[in-house]
Amino acid sequence: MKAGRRHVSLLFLALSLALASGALFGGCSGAGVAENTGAGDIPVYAYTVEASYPHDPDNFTQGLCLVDGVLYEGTGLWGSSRLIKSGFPSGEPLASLSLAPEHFGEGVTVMGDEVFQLTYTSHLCFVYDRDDLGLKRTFTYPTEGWGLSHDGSSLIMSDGTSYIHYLDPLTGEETRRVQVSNGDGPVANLNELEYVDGVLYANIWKTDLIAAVDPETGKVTAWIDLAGLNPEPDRLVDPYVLNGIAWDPENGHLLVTGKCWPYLFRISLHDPSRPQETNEERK
Ligand SMILES: [Ca+2]
Repeated sequence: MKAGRRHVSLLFLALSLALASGALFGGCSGAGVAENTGAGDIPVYAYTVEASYPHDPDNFTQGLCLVDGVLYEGTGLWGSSRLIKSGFPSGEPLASLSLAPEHFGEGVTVMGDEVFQLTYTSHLCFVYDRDDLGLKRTFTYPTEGWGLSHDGSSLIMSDGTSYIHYLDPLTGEETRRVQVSNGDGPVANLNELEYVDGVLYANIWKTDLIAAVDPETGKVTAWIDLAGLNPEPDRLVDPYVLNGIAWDPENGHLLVTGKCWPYLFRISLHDPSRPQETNEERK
């Protein structure tokens, strides 16, 4: 079944607003994730795979974003880190580059005409021309670099701790930082990020969880439990964990994958206590 675009967009809008406010679907935390998600009154969303697409299993995914039908993926590991630009969903290669072997690539985002790519421990952000990925400039930052997104005015960066850093996209200077927390305290290991309409989604490293965060307060307003999504759980074990979040505005779905996973998945979110309502939305 293919969802009606308007229906799905409206559903996503409603979910986004609910995630931003934390006001919807209280008290539906799923069993089995409570030890990771903290307080039991934070809703836990389930997912449905709407489509799957091939993903290069050589790509140790560290950053992912989709802009105007083009997928930008940053990959990691010393000696094999890359930035890859391809058509989506065609997969048509458009441009790519390899980082020098001393740099471990991390989060990627596209802001205006520029592509930003973090490095893990080099304290260096590469800024490329969006069209041909030619290097335009660099800037430095003091922390490790993990995930990267933006809200239209600031870069938003994670560093593996519980902090989100807001950076000036021209200078890299930190303008604000927010600590992400749930009801039990700080949430560490924030990794790949995606900012969508006032909600910051963050992979939690080495878990099946994505946190939906209010970027103003740092509060986790919902969890997305992606348990069961790993296509080869016996083979794709640590470090080949879930990582990579993009947003597909065509249908209001998230695109998610993992490090060296053979698939990229397009998923919709729903409240598991109301499956029939969600199915009706998809007709
Ligand atoms: Ca992303």
